[in-house]
Amino acid sequence: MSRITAARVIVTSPGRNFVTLKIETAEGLHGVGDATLNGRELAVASYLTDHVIPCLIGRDAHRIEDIWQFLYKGAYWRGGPVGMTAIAAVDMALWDIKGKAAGLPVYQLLGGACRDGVTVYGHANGETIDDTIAEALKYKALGYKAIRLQTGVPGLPSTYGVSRDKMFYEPADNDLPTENVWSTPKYLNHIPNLFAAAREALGWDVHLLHDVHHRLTPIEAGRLGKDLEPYRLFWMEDATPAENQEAFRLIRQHTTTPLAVGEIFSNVWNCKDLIQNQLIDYIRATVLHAGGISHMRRIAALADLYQVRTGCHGATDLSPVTMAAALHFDMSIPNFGLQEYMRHTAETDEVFPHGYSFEDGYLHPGDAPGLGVDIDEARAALYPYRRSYLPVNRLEDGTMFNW
Ligand code: CS2
Ligand code: MG
Repeated sequence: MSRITAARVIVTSPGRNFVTLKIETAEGLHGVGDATLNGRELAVASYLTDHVIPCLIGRDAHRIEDIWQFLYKGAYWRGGPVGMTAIAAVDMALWDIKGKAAGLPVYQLLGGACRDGVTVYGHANGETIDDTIAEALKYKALGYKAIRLQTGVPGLPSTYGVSRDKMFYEPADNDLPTENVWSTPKYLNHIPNLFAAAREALGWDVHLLHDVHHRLTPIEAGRLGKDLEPYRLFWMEDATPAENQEAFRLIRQHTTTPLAVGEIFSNVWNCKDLIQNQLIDYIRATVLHAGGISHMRRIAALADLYQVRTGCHGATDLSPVTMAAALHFDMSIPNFGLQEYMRHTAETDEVFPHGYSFEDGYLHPGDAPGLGVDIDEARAALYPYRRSYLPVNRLEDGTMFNW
């Protein structure tokens, strides 16, 4: 028994907003969990403070699964991004406490290491194809084994995934949503040129990835996948919105480009049909938005039965607490595929001191007990919350579209 005596939510904005849950026990241990939901941060903060924390006080911090079930089933209104992010924060913090109590890094409690390090991919972005390739060459020189390529589309004033701050892509850029403009034909004409040029410049011994960011219909996605086949992508991500999981069957019928999806999924039910029908190759759900380490282990176990591998989301709006938790998870599962890794700013790294480290294309979670990450509350207090939204997107004729 390790009684939970206190828990609180810390909101900080060292360049961008992060929501962190801190849980304390009677033994003097504490654990941290990430609760950041980009653009809807305070909804999760309130869900935790007003509805979850009162139920945690007095419980045994070691009963991770029981607390997970209590919060999931006990809400009656199950699932959804706000609720599942809140549960994830509790789950991460409790694994952190259990690791500290055992004196072991969390991956050891999850069955131990299945690999020596976690292969990650970086983001090469640029306004033009040449700029993107110049960025990609920098990642290659840093030792990255896999690189995601995004580029501006001629005729469109801005494109998702392309930023001014190269290493720190941040889409939540305004206190009210910025409006972007989109043209699918312009995009579809341009992207194969990017990958043709990339193979010329980067060769074939580095994995290349691309994120479509939910912008195509299934038949358009089938066509893009087919056009990209000569360049052997590691994956094509979020080719079409996935509310209708069946949509991926159509894409699959038309292309052998591997498919990845799931960064916005909240639970196993969002990907059950995609996995069981082998309609995807990589599941991108992550510990933060899909119910924590405990629930991600269920998703990964189901995926393993169908030769689907993981490719956890790891954008900068997931705090270093999530990055640490994701790395323990990635180390411990048999069907790990690839981990996204967008570096945080120096201010963010100072607020969240952590033990994970990058070397030669791999991340390692480190061997400190627990998750190996913490929050410096004094530093966090220097950066108050700032309302900020993700952009929205319209077609050239003004019709609202997917961002
Ligand atoms: C992107 C994200 O990393 C990715 O693959 O899709 O940057 C996404 O746009 C953000 O996480 C949204 O908050
Ligand atoms: Mg994405």
